Amino acid sequence: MKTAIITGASRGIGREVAIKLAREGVAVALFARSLTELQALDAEIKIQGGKAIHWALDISEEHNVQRAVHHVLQEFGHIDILINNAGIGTFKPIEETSMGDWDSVMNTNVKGTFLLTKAVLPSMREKRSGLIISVASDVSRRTFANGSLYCASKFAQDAFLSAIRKEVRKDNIRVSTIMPGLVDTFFHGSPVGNPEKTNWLKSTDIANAISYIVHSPDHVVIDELMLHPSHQDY
Ligand code: NJP
Repeated sequence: MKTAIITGASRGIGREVAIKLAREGVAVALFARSLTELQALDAEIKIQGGKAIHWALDISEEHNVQRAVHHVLQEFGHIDILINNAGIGTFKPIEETSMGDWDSVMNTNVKGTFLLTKAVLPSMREKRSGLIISVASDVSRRTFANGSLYCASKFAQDAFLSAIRKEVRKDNIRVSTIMPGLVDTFFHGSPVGNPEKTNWLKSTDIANAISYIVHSPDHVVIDELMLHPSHQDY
């Protein structure tokens, strides 16, 4: 049975990815900070016949990331797939952007990706296979006013992953980056289903893209996948 760690699984894209992969027969390890939401998703997946475990943690805390990955290895025996999905954003003029904003966005989007990737690599290297899929953003490649911090974090995340792709391919580990445009999730505190978001991508669109990568044959590396809703200007 294939196994996957999914960060940011408590809601939005990560939750949808977890449900889809579990239905497709992947054992899923659900990571996020909100324990109650993780417990509910874990139970939902099990009721549907899937295999799940969960671990509540802040992905920017190295010790907790190491403990969580160790727990997954103990429970599942191996890790085939890491999905770096957890992420946050703040959108303000630079004068209003605080050190606290800087630390929380950079620590989640960049440091979290670094810590999870570093933690899973030894076991993937040992078995000479693995798949690391990360949800970055279309703003890993473009910028916009009042998005300086979020754009900087997503450029950094993309650059980190692009270099890692070259570093680990000798061990048969594939690194894929998804770059979505606007997705109707809970991102930045907005409720799912707001009328203004009717034409945005849905979490299921990103889950389908991730499933496509997961089920691609071993000799195929999908370096990058950029998706936009057909009505988005960019
Ligand atoms: O957002 P949301 P999305 N440690 O808010 C978790 C990117 N993206 O699904 O910890 C651990 O519904 C949080 O869980 P919790 C975006 O940058 C989006 O849209 O319980 N987990 C929740 O499960 C991000 O990388 C759009 O609060 C942490 C999840 O992250 C990815 O899509 C456009 C955490 C966020 O769920 C998924 O975001 C785009 C931490 N420190 C890229 N901090 C878009 N929605 O339009 C947060 O280009 N989480």
